[in-house]
Formats: sequence, structure tokens, C-alpha cells
Amino acid sequence: HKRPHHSVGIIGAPFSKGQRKDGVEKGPDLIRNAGLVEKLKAQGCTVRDYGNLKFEDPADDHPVGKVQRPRTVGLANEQLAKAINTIKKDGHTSLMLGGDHSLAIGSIHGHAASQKDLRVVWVDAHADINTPLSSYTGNIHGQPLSYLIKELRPKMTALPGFSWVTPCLSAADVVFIGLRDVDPAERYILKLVGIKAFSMTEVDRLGIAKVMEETCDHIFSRGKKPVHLSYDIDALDPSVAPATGTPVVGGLTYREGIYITERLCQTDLLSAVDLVEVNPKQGKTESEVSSTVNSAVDVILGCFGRVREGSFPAGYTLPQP
Ligand code: 4U7
Ligand code: MN
Ligand code: MN
Ligand code: MN
Repeated sequence: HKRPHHSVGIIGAPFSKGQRKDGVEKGPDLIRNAGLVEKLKAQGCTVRDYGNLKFEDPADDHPVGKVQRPRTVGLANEQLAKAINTIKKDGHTSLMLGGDHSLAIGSIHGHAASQKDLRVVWVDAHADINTPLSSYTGNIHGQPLSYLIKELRPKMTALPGFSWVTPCLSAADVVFIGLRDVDPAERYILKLVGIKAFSMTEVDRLGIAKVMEETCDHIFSRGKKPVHLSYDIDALDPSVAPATGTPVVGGLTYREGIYITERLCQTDLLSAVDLVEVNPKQGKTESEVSSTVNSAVDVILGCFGRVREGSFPAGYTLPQP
């Protein structure tokens, strides 16, 4: 098993205004401080860390209908989209460390600007596809896909801060894995536009290996295209990732969560990765925070070539007696 070379461009997005809980903006530095860059290098990756984005707070960002902080979220994502586009132009696989999941708008938009015709694998307990009108929480981290999917355009309303966004995905380009907390409106949308979804029920029925074979069949059925993996840490069961803002029981095991990344890495088409929603302030103890961060790091390492069977660098030889 020869290991392919990965060149990773990391961008930190310490942003929390897509939801209401403090602490998720600490995600990028926590994940870095767990030794991410060193571990990526130790497994043979080339790494360039582009640092953290600095976000501004537009004045008087009052709600529009129920939608909270549209100008702030829109502007942050516009900045992020530019950064991701730069990382892609520099020839790296982008790794976006969140921050809340509203950041997928900018990450996917920026990725799509450099690679036409993307596929998206969305690993999450939630579907994150409420429209600004269907959302009952008003939190944009529960809405990102509605801004990005062409078929939902007729259901969308113009929001301040989002005039730069044009939908860049077709419903057929997206696959969900891990769903177990889907709002009625979201379930209706999934049916309406026809999005492939492997809820936890399908993970139970098929097993994660079959889910990943079907995921790959689906995303590559219309040609081999670059893949964007948007990984919400709350897809994992709270027993392995408790420190997150919207935990849901009955999630992916650590092993299922890692298997997803190993299988996608094997395709050699992973072109961008988001790791979002790690929130240390939601951990009840220090060990809840560190287990969540460690799970996040292992998810990332799996995306960039770590295999549990072990591996050795090209040219490796045993010490001679
Ligand atoms: B996350 C929710 F209503 N659906 O829209 C909403 F249940 O990025 C939750 O997946 C969204 O963590 C969760 O606010 C967003 C709610
Ligand atoms: Mn979620
Ligand atoms: Mn999410
Ligand atoms: Mn969440």
C-alpha cells in the first residue's frame, strides 16, 4: 500500500455568529494545539498553515425575519470563500477549521470558484438545509446548504450580506451521512429536491462500509469530480465528541467516523475538508473537551492518509544487524 502525497493548506475560521453559543470560535486553535500540523507532517503530508481569518462585526446587524446576524455571517463567509479560493489556486487540499457550520457557505463557494463541478459529502447529525424562511431557530449554521443548492433558489429570499453568493451545487451532487435530527421542513426539502441521505438508520441497516460504497457510487456516477467533505463533529456520538453545541445521542462511533475519512481519502479526489462545531465551552469536563478535540484531529488525519493498518514512507528499510 503506497501512500499518496498530500499537500494541505490550513485556514482557521474562529467564527461563532452562525449560532448562539460562545466557544466554537476557539475550535481552530484548540485543534492546532493538539499537534495537528506535526501529526500531518509525521504521516508524510506537506502543510502550509494560512493562519486564522480575522472577522469584522458590521454595525447594527439586526435580524431579518428570524435570521440572526445575516450581515456578519455573510461577510465572514465572503472572506472565507476568498481564502479557500487562494488555497486551491496554490495547489493544496484545503482544510478549514471552524467555527460553526455556517462557514460551509464560504468554504464550498470558494472551492467551487476554483473547481467547477464539485461533489459534497456532508457528515452531520443535522441536514443544515433550512431556508431562511423555514428555520425556526434563525441560526444560519442550520441553513448553509440552502444557499448553495440551485434547486432551492425559488425558495430563497435575498438577505443582506449574501449578495455575493450564487448557488453552485445541484441536489444530485450532495450526500448526507449520519442524520438523526432533521426538522420537518428539512425532511420535506430533502424529498422535494431529492438528496441522497444515509441517516443513522441506513448506517445501522447497511453498515458503514456499504454506506461508503454507495456514497462513492452516487457521487462518481456522473464522472470523477473533486470532493468537498464537510464534517460536523456532532455527527460523532456524544460519547466520543461531547463538546459541541448541538449534540444528539445515537451518533456515529469513533470507528465509523474514521472509516468515512479513510474511504474518501482512498478516492484520491478529496479536494477540500471542513471540520466544524468543536466547542470547548460545551464540554462539562477537561476530558470531554480533549476527547472531542482528539476525535476531530483523528478525523482530519484520516482524510490525509492515516490508515489504521499502519504504513511506512517510500524508501523505508529495516535497520541492518
Ligand atoms: B449544525 C436546527 F432546529 N435544525 O436549524 C436549526 F434543530 O451545524 C439545528 O448541524 C441546526 O450543528 C444544527 O437550528 C446546525 C434545529
Ligand atoms: Mn450538526
Ligand atoms: Mn452542521
Ligand atoms: Mn452544531
